[in-house]
Amino acid sequence: MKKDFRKSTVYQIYPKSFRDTNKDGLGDLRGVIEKLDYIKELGADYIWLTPFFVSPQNDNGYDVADYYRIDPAYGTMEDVEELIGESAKRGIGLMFDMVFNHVSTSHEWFQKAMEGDPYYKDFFFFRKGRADGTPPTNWESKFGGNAWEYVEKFDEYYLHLFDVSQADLNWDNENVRREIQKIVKFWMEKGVKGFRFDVINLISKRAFEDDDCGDGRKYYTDGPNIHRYLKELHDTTFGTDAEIITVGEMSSTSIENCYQYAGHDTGELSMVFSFHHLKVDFMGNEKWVLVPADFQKLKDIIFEWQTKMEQHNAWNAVFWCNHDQPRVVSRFGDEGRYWKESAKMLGTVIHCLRGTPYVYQGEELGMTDTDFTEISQFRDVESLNHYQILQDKGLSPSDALRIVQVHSRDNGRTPMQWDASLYAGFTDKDGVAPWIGVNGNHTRINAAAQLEDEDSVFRYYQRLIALRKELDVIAFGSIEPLAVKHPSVFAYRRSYKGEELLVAANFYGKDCEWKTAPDTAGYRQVIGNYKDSSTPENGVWKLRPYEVSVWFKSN
Ligand code: TEU
Ligand code: CA
Repeated sequence: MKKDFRKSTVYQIYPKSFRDTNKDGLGDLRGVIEKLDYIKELGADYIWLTPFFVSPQNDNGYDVADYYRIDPAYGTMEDVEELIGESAKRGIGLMFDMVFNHVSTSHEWFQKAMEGDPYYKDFFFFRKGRADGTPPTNWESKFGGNAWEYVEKFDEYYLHLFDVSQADLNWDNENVRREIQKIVKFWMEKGVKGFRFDVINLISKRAFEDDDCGDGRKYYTDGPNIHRYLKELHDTTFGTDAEIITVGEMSSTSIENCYQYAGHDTGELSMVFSFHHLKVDFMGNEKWVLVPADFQKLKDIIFEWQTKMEQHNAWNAVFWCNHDQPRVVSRFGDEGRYWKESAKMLGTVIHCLRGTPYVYQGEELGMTDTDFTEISQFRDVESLNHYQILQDKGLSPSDALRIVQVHSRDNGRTPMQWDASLYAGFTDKDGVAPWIGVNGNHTRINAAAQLEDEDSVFRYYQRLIALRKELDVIAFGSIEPLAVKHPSVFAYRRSYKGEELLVAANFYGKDCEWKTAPDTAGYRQVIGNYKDSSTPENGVWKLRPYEVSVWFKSN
């Protein structure tokens, strides 16, 4: 029997920003061990840890130089083993983050390729440029600039869809696939209970041709052999252990492909992350612009994925936040007057959906975007590259900075706010300053204060996580979108074996009325973010600013 994880919640940790135990300003694995009881108290069943393997850290560990060893900045193999053991004692499974679309150019494979070894050159995509001296194709790197880097000694270019120090692996080479299987098995033997596969739908390249109307993604997204490679990885590694759960990070994917990736019996992955709902404040695929979030689009996308994935018996990961995203309370809620209400509302909307909820460190505290005022405070390679690219396009430094402030991945990467002390308890007061600045609001928003407060965002998330375990309808129910065209209400119904759950949320800071609300006679409220929640009267449901209310009925 395959593991039924539908009542589980995953807590994501970005170790570099979580807790620093040796005062060097960098979070570490011992910091995760130290905080296991906190995660246990929250109620999470799994921890997804982003990469801590040997890496030059150009992309904070997503540039792996050795998949079998631990980066000394994070700790040792003994620390990892202790972490796995201590988590298991608390009933928490660890999910490791496997970056297999690319490796760091410091990885031995790439180093040998650069020495001219043909066996290893074929691990990558080395191609001749064109006669006119331009790169093989016009594809753009996700971090800005052309996706090919010239290597003079071969008079060839290698492909890097991300940073120039992240060389794409050639999955069409069977030897590459075998090496990857070895890595997965190595970590399975250590007792890892799950895997997150980084941009895994980019591993099968279609053709190396110019993209006339885009950045090249149609040539490598959901490529021709993708399902075959995933099935092979499943069959040879994690698929042999029914306990293991997997999530694939799917970049610009299509829902049709996700039916396969995350189908109940398709033999690929347990679930997928898709990002369409987090592009509603982009202009098309263009992230580096300022446009207001489109609420109608947000609902349409979430409801489409919810209903169609259900129809195809496939499973979603449901989430607002991760280490690549701005903080949701700043993005779709209100950092100011309705900070607490909106943080709780957003959490509720996600946690009652059909799928596995992911909580990103600090989300359970309602942590906000950075308060950085200068570009020198930003650390992320993507932000720094685009700050330059925006100015190259003619924007003023201050306009470019404004865009970076809104969209930077660093919004999700400032140190975890444990307490009100100088470095927020991320590192001790007498330690080296954190590698990235602490948000000034840590004196107000922090774990220590919220653990003491029964009305806190933390206590509310704890309740949401517990509710999924208590009510089968949340874990197993089908979904029906409601109030689909309402300009400020996000609502849906879940149903399962005579149980019904009704979720209604006001996404805005003004009172609103939902005039066609369903009858709630016979229901009881199971969670909400205001005291004395009202029920619909004569079909009209009044919702206060950012109010959310969840009602349950069983036969
Ligand atoms: O991210 C994949 C990815 O394409 C995005 O989330 C990306 O950060 C964003 O679209 C840029 O605008 C994964 C990891 O989560 C991310 O941290 C890594 O930098 C990236 O892959 C490369 O490994
Ligand atoms: Ca440290």
